[in-house]
Amino acid sequence: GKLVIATHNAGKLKEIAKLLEPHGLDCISAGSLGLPEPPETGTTFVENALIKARAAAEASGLPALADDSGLSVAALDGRPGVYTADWAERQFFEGEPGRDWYMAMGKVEGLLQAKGPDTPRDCWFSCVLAISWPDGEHVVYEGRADGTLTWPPRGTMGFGYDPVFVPQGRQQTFAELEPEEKHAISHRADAFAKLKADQFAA
Ligand code: ITT
Repeated sequence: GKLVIATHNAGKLKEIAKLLEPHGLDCISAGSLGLPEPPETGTTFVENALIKARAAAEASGLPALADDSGLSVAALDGRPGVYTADWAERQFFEGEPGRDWYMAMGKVEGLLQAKGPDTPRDCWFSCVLAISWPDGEHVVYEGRADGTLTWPPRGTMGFGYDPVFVPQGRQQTFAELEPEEKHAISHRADAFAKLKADQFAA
């Protein structure tokens, strides 16, 4: 069947399409349908994922999948968390309103360094996937990947904060791992494993 992918983030869209590939769904991006981006007014990943999935399902009349995710740093009381994308918002980036990930990663690093050289660098990525159906039904699945923050950023693959995230048990950052390797251990893959077990089990 058809499924709207309710994200306007190209990096996420690519990963979601890849993770859904084996399931033969007809995935349609919110961008290609011209769906608006609803304001993410929630204070949790679950609330924001549901806001995005519901808005897309209502506007399209099709089932819609949304992903709300972010990076939480233990020593910063879980910040930036649900505000991970907001920390990269820039009024003018390369002449346009947009996002500057290097600036956002630097802000996190700066706050951590201000806490002193021995501050633990533990952090985790969260991913909440929500599916909403036009009749109002919905489901949510949560995933997580633990790791540590590194500086300076390394690697060119992935997106967002991948260059500063070293997953537990590895030396490379997410941005230095091949997509297949990231998909074996990521927060998004963890959430998708739960979604698949529930929605696509034979
Ligand atoms: P949509 O709301 O349109 O889906 P967004 O980028 O605004 O796109 P979020 O509000 O969920 O999405 O923000 C999550 C941010 O967390 C995202 O922009 C990335 O910077 C970061 N993030 C999430 N998953 C990530 C991953 O796998 N690797 C690196 N950064 C990630």
